[in-house]
Amino acid sequence: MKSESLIYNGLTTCEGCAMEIVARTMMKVFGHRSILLTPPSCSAILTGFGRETGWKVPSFQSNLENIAAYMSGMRAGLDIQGKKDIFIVGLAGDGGTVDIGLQALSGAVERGHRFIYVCYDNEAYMNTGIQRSGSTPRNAWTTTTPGGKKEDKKDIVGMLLAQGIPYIATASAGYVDDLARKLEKAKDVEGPSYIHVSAPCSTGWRFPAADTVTISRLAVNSGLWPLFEATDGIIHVTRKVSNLEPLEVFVKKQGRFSKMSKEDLAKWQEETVDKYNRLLAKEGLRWN
Ligand SMILES: Cc1ncc(C[n+]2csc(CCOP(=O)(O)OP(=O)(O)O)c2C)c(N)n1
Ligand code: SF4
Ligand SMILES: [Mg+2]
Repeated sequence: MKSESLIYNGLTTCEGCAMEIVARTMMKVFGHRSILLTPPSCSAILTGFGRETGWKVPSFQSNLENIAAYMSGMRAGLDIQGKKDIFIVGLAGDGGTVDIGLQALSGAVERGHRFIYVCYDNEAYMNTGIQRSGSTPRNAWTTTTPGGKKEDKKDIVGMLLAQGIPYIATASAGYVDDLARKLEKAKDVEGPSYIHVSAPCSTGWRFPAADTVTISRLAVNSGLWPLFEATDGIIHVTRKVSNLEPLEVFVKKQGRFSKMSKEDLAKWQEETVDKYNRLLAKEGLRWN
């Protein structure tokens, strides 16, 4: 990885922000020959306001519903100009990806444009005050689910795999080497790539800022956020955990699950292990 940072210091993200870790890792991989897009979200803090920006590369602020449409349009424009060596990279939140921007993302993937779409999943609409999104897990507190969310988290990775995306991976702000390797791989993909990154948010999940990396790793090592990739639909688990941590350790570190019942936790634990084992069984096989 190159050492120069293509993101300025002194940004106004919260202390310990995992999204910023993801952004800095991304830029080390993509370098100067990239155009960066963000939708309204915490990542827009990096794109900035008026004449100020946090990126040292050209950047663009889309609407919340259409970052992928802008990415595909820019790609088409660059290709017409013969500028094939410039990467189009998007950094979007979960709300802008699994809910509001889903139609644009699905359309751009179906058309097969070459771009790298990175979703940092902090599991709620954080920038506007911690409202629940389709990516918020069941039982999590948010300001719009004061008693805990009743519905399940959307499976955006499964949805895009079902669409036949050429390269897709999960990643974590707690394992930046694994994230960087996947971003590096995405550079060589001829069509769309999608990386779904776990990005714990101390503000919204209610934990001390110093715990960001610990909590990121607990999500991975409890089996809740398995690290895997799929090239042309073939699954490869990039971190196989032989002794999964109890989910309780991850849950107890966060205020957002403080009202979760023992029964709900036990159910979640069982589902997590079952889902993890089903993923391991798919190693080397097609997703569907
Ligand atoms: C169509 C539309 N609806 C609502 C908003 C207001 N809005 C701006 S940022 C944001 C939160 C986005 O959440 P997410 O994509 O998860 O990113 P995060 O804030 O968590 O980083 C919302 C709802 C908007 N800009 N456009
Ligand atoms: S609210 Fe969360 S995602 Fe947004 S800047 Fe703060 S820590 Fe980062
Ligand atoms: Mg979010």
